[in-house]
Amino acid sequence: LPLFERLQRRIVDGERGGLEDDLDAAMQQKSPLAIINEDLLAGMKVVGDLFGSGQMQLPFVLQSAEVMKSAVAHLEPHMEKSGSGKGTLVLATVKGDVHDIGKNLVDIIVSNNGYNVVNLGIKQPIGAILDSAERHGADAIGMSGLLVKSTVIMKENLAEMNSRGLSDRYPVLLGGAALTRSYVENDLDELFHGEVRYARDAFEGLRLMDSIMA
Ligand code: B1M
Repeated sequence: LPLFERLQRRIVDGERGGLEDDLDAAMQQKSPLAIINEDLLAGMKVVGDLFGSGQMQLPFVLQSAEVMKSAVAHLEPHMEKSGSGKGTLVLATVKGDVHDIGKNLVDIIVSNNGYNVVNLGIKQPIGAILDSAERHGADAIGMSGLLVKSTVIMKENLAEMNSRGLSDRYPVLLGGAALTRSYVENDLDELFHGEVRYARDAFEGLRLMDSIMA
């Protein structure tokens, strides 16, 4: 297979051998970010479709996710970095949800563009997120979640922020495959007393941070 198709295949097949050599060769031709966006994420999309249609079993999805993470870790040091001290984002995958590839991409993109990102990891209850936000003097909170049930958790989290009187203190960014823009910008926005915004991808997350800090 040609190089870029092979990279995509490696994600789908969960095949790690030779991965780094292929990534190094790919970086001769395009930027690390382009490789992630055009090739690696295309592979994850295939994985999601195969899993969703019952053609791929969970352990293989996990292997694909591990190869994806190794690939991103290999590319990350080669990414352009700019700015510093623009503000602090506390970022987490919500309670009950283990998906973290998207969240970690948000971390990389936002921190490479001058923000301090406190990445709390997966399955984070709102109490832990709010404690961390306070401790780090966060300028915004980012929550990620891929399960449909995570969209409900996000709603509960916003309600909890309302009841603790913290809605005005922290603007909230939400992202993840199960969310829709209209759910966030209509339903959740109506419920939340502060600012809640939807980010379709990591770059929109960065743009929203820039607009919050402007
Ligand atoms: Co799971 N999984 N999974 N899974 N998994 C999905 C989400 C699913 C859609 C697959 C499917 O059925 N087609 C489905 C959810 C269905 C639903 O809720 N309706 C699903 C399921 C069912 C499950 C389990 C329940 C399976 C089981 O156990 N029977 C289980 C859940 C466990 C749990 O969370 N409690 C489970 C487990 C797993 C693995 C562990 C095997 C693995 C995760 C490994 C890991 O993350 N470390 C996994 C994977 C890999 C997937 C799919 C295939 C790929 C997800 C991914 O990494 N995509 C996924 C299929 C899909 O999403 N269509 C699926 C690439 C990633 C870059 O995209 O995270 O969407 P994403 O991030 C994007 C944007 O959404 C956005 O930016 C990124 C791009 O720039 N974004 C943000 C995300 N967060 C953001 C935050 C922001 C801003 C932007 O600001 C705060």
